[in-house]
Amino acid sequence: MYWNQKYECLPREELKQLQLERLKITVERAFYNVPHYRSVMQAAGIEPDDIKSLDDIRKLPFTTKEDLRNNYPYGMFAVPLSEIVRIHSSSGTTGKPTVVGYTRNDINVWAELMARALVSGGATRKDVIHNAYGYGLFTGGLGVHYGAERLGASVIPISGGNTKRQVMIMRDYGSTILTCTPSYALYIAEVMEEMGVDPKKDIKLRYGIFGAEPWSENMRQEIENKLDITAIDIYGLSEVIGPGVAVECLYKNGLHIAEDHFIVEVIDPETGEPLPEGEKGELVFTSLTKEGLPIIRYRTRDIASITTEPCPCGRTHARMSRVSGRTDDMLIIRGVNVFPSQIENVLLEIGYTEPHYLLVVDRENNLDVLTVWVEVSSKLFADEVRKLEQLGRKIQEEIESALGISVRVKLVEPKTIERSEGKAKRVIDNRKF
Ligand code: DLL
Repeated sequence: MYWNQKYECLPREELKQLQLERLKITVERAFYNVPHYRSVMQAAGIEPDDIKSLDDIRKLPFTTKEDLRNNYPYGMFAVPLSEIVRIHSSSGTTGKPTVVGYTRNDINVWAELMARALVSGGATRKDVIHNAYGYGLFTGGLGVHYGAERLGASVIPISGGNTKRQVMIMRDYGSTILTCTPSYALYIAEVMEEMGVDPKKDIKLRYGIFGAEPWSENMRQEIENKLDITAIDIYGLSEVIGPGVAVECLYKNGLHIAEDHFIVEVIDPETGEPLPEGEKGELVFTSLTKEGLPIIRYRTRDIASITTEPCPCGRTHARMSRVSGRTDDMLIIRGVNVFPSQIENVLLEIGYTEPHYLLVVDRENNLDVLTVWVEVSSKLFADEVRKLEQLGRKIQEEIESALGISVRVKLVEPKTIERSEGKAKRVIDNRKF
């Protein structure tokens, strides 16, 4: 049930003490070894000795993706390259990728966190872990891989792609746990159906540990039904360490953040001010043990809330809500903030549609126009046109009432929208800014 009970269930007072000790070391490491941190801390009038309590973290300046880009590729590393044993990077949608480096000890910590995460999501040494996260510069593949080996499970390093082969291997090798993005899990389910493979009879999968992109509660249900598994949410980002920063336990009531290795804050993305527990805002992380790339108050742009209410699983670490979107995923349509997850929720509640959608934004006569492409289940497409029209109207009305703006709905045949083997692309914005 736990991988490391001592640390996962540490009483919160002891946890805070540990965090403070580690925070002091991290701030020193950053100040003395990373010119960027030294200069921004000096500009803010802060020295490592000023960190006397956990609240003092607020005196430290934030770090942004921009800071990592400005110090591309290795400028934020706190150790010489000879100490770095692994390099990953995250591409993002614009500009240079951000580059992250790990010392041998960082890789150790990461494997520990991933072993914890896999156990929290139901894995044991007896499991066959079908790891369909991409291997390479992306942290998903190797992150899960090292955790699975640390746990002692049997890992299949299949990576993403060639989905029919994935299904064949899953069936023949007796995979019991699937790890990939939630959108790829749905695609695998679709291909399974096409191949006439029955998840209940032909496949041994029990759990899936999915993350790397936002997904909704409805999407979880869809995946659980289609693959006949329990689906668990895992969160992480390259700049902080990769997957394993937070993960759900089997109570599925929030993702436990590995607080012995990271401090989490939730801030108002506009003002930077801290928000009280339970309120949604931008997640900010500080690493406590990382050597290669210590990260101080990193602004993730991910939106969630946190709680320290006790969890029945016994883990004492704070839980974050599922990520409801990113501050930079947010579309502004005629002045109204729109998150793709709001539309996904409506679609999955209505039913008759496939969980594949695309949001296309155009500008016509200086007005933003949002068109929601929705795949309709093949059963309905074979039916009469009248029913389709009714469904289209219903989807339109429900989305309009959820968002408070008018939208167009385009119903398309199954498999029209491009499938992803990694992170799904849900938005095409044709507006020129
Ligand atoms: O996506 C690490 C990862 C790999 C997490 C495998 C989970 C599983 P990046 O490529 O740097 O790292 O992207 C990080 O992905 O800031 C979030 O916006 C998003 N993200 C990651 N996990 C979740 C999740 C990996 N469970 C960015 N729910 C983050 C929602 C997620 N969004």
